[in-house]
Amino acid sequence: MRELRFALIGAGFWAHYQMCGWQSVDGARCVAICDPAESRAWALAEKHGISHVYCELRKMLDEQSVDFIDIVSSVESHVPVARVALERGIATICQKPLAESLAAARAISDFATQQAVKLLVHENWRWQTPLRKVKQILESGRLGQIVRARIDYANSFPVFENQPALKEMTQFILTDIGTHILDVSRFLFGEASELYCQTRRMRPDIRGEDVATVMMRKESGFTVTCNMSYASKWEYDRFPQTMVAVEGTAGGLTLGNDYQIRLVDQNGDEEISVPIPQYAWANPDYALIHSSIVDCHRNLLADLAGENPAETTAADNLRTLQLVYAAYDSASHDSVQKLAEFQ
Ligand code: 89V
Repeated sequence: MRELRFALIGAGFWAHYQMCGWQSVDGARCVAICDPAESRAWALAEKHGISHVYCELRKMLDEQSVDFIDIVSSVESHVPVARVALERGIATICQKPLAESLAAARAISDFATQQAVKLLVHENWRWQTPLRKVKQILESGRLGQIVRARIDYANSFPVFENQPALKEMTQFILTDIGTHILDVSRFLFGEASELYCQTRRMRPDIRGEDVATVMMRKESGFTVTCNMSYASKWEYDRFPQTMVAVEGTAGGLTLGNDYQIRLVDQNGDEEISVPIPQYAWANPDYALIHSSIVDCHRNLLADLAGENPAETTAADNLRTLQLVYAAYDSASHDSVQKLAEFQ
């Protein structure tokens, strides 16, 4: 595979790990970093041996020839940056959430289609090895018909210490973690036809909601509930783990603490311990997520190299964002949202 050249847009907290992730896969080489804060861009460049730093995106794209850009900057910059790259025919990878609203996400996805240029979303959560294993078990049919399922991401991790910008978001947990968790609900259980959501703000010093409960009727008829919280001290307070429980007519499973899957079916009980790929560069608090970055990179890169279609194209990710924004609508009107009209 030819090595693809890319530029990283953004040099904040996440950018360092995103770059380490790229260095852990074959086939991509960063040639430049762009961030309006020149000193932090240089700090990142020096750490990773990158010799070109820019504060201005257009200047960078005039001077550097790249096969794609990887946007790791703050949410409000995603659409404007992607538009500049797509106008020039440059494939674009963007962090979640793709845009600040569903309409803006749809518009940039349509624009990429019009330009016939790839726009992919770096939705890494579904690449966590325990979640891939759960998917494999569901697909094996061992559980029979699904009766109902639950996904929990509820902990008391001080997430704002590393990512203070999250405190300022007027829409917080559903856009930041809900994008991941609702994407996982689609990955594991398919699309939803109806959704109901309630939200709460527990911390007084943040602007958005830090608790959300989303209940969905899946197209195949069963109910999936997603519980999200950054205010919960309980048995499953294990950032950044996602817990899953599935009840089936022939068996059930739980993905619990420390990546243990417990499977109960006609053959008895089985404990499956799912290994997490370890990377020396990973931040210990985020090791699970950082390992998922690498597999997500591989999947997106294979698409850009013309090998396999990516799982999380912009068009696919619109369906996740439909759930996120339907959840806000549901919470603000205290009403069930029919999702057919969004699709
Ligand atoms: O991946 C993310 O969405 C981050 C996290 C809170 C996990 O660091 O914002």
